[in-house]
Amino acid sequence: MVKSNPHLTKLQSNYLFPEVMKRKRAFLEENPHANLISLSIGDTTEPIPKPITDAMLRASQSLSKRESYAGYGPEQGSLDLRLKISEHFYRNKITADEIFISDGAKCDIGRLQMFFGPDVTVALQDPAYPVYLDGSVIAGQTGSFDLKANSYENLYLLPCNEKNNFFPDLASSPKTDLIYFCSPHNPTGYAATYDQLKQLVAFAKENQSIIIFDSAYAFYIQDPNLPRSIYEIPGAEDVAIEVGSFSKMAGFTGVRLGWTIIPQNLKFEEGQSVKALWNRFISTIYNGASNIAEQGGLACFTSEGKKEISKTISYYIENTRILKQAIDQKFETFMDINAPYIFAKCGPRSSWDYFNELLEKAHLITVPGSGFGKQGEHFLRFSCFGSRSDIELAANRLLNL
Ligand code: PL4
Repeated sequence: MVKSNPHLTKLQSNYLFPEVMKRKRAFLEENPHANLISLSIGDTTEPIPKPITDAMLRASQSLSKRESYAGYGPEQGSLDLRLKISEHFYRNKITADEIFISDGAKCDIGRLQMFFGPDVTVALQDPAYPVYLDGSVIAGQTGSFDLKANSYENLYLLPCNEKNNFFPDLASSPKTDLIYFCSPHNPTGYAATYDQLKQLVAFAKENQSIIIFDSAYAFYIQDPNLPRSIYEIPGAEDVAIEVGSFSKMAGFTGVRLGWTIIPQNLKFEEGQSVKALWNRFISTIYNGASNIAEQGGLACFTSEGKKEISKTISYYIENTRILKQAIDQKFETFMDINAPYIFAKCGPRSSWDYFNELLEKAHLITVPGSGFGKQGEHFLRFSCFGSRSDIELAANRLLNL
């Protein structure tokens, strides 16, 4: 018989999002006529703009002709797309050969965890997108279990809460090999300032750490003074990897397309290039993003594509504003709007209690903050992706709660 992977058995609970869906299904079984509104999983609802789907249609049709058929592409992704990402998101400061096209940010986070192997120490924000912690556990980046602290030796959680304005206290944070940092932050919606990211880069330099910066929600930043990429901070290219995504930017959650930046300057302790080794790694275990998705990605950079994408993002931002007005009447919120999530402090009871209450009384599905980490206890996360009519209905239900 084959032994199970011991790291998988270390996972403390079910993966958060399927657990939320399980509870939704159980509720619907008992209340089949309930008109549930989902403010839970951060999944886009608005159609992909037509110029982008047209480009994917053309790409798909070209595969049916001998003269234009294309098979495997380069593992690093289409050069045209890498050039566009370099120009539009990084003003050519990051070059195309530092950009690796992926099938989404989550998939590359998982690959990064495999790439760094089991012997690294890891720090991450608490609360955080569960993949950072669970993926690190799966990759064996735990060390031994400290019973007293009820935590793993090599995994450190950096509290982000009202007391520190949802930015970790770096002065008391441990030195680790990897630091996950997400801004705008899922689940709190907090977008770090330029000065804060400058501190983070300095902290990583001092400790010779590598930051894995998740910018999946960068396009939702409304305040023009807030950085959208870690590379806006001078010197970040010496210490940071950035993971980006077309999912929330262009509605590609199902299409699957993203990118990862591994700067030329980033080196391992032995002086070896991280980029060269990543290239070797992904060429071996990954076969590139879908060529149809890549053509959709390219269409996002046409003037029509950009205009349409920006309309959809504004639509979700307006959803966030509408929902926040209602949530503010009932619960406590802390953020300006720079992300499609609202993290609300509900009171002294447990997050799952509030989750159940909103499900039962208002037929709203949210995500319990505790699912993102200990610091998320007593909070609920509201996703603001949804049709306007659903968001307005949800806001009304909240007001009448
Ligand atoms: C549910 C900070 C959502 N099944 O689509 P990707 O892979 O390019 O990006 C995923 C991603 C990456 N980084 C951050 C994210 O918040 C997400 C998506 N998170 C959420 O509700 O928190 C969707 C979750 C999906 C999942 O497990 O990722």
